[in-house]
Amino acid sequence: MPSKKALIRRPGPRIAEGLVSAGPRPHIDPALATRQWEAYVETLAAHGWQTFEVEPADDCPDAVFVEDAVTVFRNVALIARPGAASRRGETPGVEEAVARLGASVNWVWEPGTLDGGDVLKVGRTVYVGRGGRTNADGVRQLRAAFGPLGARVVAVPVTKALHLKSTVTALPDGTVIGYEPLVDHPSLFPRFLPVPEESGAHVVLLGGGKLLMAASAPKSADLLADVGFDPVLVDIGEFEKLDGCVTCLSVRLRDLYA
Ligand code: CIR
Repeated sequence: MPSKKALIRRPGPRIAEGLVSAGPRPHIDPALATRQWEAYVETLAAHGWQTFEVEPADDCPDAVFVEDAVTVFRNVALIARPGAASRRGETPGVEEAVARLGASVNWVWEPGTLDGGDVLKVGRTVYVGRGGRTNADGVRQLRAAFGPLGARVVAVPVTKALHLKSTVTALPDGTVIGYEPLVDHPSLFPRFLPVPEESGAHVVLLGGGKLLMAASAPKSADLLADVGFDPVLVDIGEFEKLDGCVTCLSVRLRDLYA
C-alpha cells in the first residue's frame, strides 16, 4: 500500500498581498481563503491522505502555495530556489518538514531558480517548465539531482502562464491534460488531452481514479467523468485570484516513509 502523505501550509495573515501576474490587485477575503483551505485539506484527509502542516512563514504572503517550495523524486527532496524573491523565505520551513519525514535533502543553488510548480512527474518522466520562475540553470540542477535517481528529465518552455503546472497536469493513466491556449508545445507530451477551461488543466490524484479539481472547472470535470474518472470539486476561488490552483496547495509525498 503506497503511503499517502501531503504537506500543506495554512494561509498567512498577509495572503491578500500575494503576487498577481496580471490585472488589478484582486480583493482577497482572508477568512474565506482560510475556510476554502480547510475544506481542501479535509478533502485530502477524506481520501486517505495524512496531512502534515508546515510551520507558518507569515512574512511570505504566498506561502500557502506550498508546492512551489520543493519538488520530490523518490526519496530526494530538492528544495526550490523560488524565482520570485518575495518567496525565498518559504523554503526553510518546508526543508525542515521534508527532512522530518525522512527525505534526503538537496538544494537548488544560485544562480539557479526553480519553483516546484514547474515540475510535473509522470512515472519516471519529470517535465520541468523553463519559464518566468524557473531558469536554465534551475533546469540543469534538477537534471543533475534527479537524473542519477532514474528520472528522465524533459524540459518544456513555458511562456504563456506562470508555471508548467498552471498549464498541464497528468491523469492516473499518464495522459497529460491541458488548456491548449496556454500550452506552448502540446506535442512534447506523448498523450495529450485538451480540456475546455484553464483551471480544468489542474488535477490532484487522490487515488482510485478520484481527481481533486477546482469548482471553477465544471466542463472539464464532466469531460473527465465521461472517460471514467471521478472528479471531486473544491472551491478555491480566493487562491485562484492569486494565480493558485489545486495542485500548488499541497505537496504529495508518495515515496517517503517516516
Ligand atoms: C505566485 O505568483 O507565486 C503566487 N501568487 C501563486 C503561485 C501558484 N503556484 C503554482 O501555480 N504552482
